[in-house]
Amino acid sequence: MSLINRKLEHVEICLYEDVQGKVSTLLEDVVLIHQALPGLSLRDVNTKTRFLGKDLSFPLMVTGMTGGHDELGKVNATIAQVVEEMGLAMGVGSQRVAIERPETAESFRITRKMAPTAPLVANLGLPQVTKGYGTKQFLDAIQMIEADAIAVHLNPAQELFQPEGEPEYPLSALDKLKDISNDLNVPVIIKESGTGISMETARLLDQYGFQLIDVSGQGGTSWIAVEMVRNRRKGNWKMRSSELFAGWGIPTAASIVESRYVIPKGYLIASGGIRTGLDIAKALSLGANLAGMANPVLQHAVKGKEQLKSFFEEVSFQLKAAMLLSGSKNVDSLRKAPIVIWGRLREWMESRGLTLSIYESIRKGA
Ligand code: FMN
Repeated sequence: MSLINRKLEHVEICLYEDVQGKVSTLLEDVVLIHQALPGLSLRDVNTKTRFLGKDLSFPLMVTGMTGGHDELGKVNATIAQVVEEMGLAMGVGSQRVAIERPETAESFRITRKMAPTAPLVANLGLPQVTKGYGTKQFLDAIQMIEADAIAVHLNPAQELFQPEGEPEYPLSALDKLKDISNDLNVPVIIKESGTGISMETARLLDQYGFQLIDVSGQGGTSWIAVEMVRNRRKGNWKMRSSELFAGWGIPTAASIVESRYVIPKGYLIASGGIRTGLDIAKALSLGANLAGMANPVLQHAVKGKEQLKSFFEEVSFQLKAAMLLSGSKNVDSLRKAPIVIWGRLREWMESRGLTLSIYESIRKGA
């Protein structure tokens, strides 16, 4: 199956099939403490932050999804326009298709045309590095959208359960990526795609000098579930195995804690199941610098620009509400706000040997 058709099928499945993981982000186990005397009015709450040297009106990026086809170019254009107007950041989907089929590059380029000043993030996969991509392909992807950073996705689970997939993840790829990154004039973000980053992986990335990480944990779009639908449609033998593993992964909240614990000063993006402004507030108070959202943005973007804008306005209000009620006047104070970690997230931390009191000082110093 061509890369273009596969991307179209992925988008169609994400739009019309139930591919939200049956497991949670565990953000419900993070409680921002209510302050009955917050000492603030709603208009005093400042949600601004900076990302990749640019201002954001609130700490959210749309993480990479589409491109590679005219229709997907339209979706990219809608998202880019809204992101520019609202002061947010955006990543594009894997640009492998445009490197291999340059005639599809316009569906990515459109994002920079529509968002001349927003932080834009290019996207390629680590398996492409294993299979021979080098500095040239990375520079082409960055240049294509005049990107402010490039995300390199890790998706071993998706590759494994894809009917046509072959996960290739030797550590030599990280060595090579390190060399490539030295030739680039923008930073590299290492991102998962819905199954999370563990502390072992975060430590490894840190050792290689990669400290900008999008944890993309479990609890939102499950790419194993997406491939399960494809296997079912094709009657592929991997169908039952993908069903079995549909709940595999590290919940987003656990992934934030694990990554922050081993990279106290890294820049962490929390994505995977971020659905509301309250989720953003919890993710930041738990240790993330920025939140990321994919599937809900797609759902609204296909209905048009105004629909997507109202969605983001609601998310922004929810974030402000959480900040007001927790007495957090800006993003820095939100990241240090008092929280309780209980339930399964607390058990997760205990069983991974992560001490709550140590974590408390790490997250406040991050
Ligand atoms: N992640 C990538 O790094 N590259 C991609 O090309 C890519 N394509 C995606 C296409 C769709 C339709 C969706 C919904 C997600 C895609 N992702 C891709 C993964 C997202 O960036 C994100 O990590 C994941 O979906 C979890 O976020 P969510 O729960 O908010 O959807």
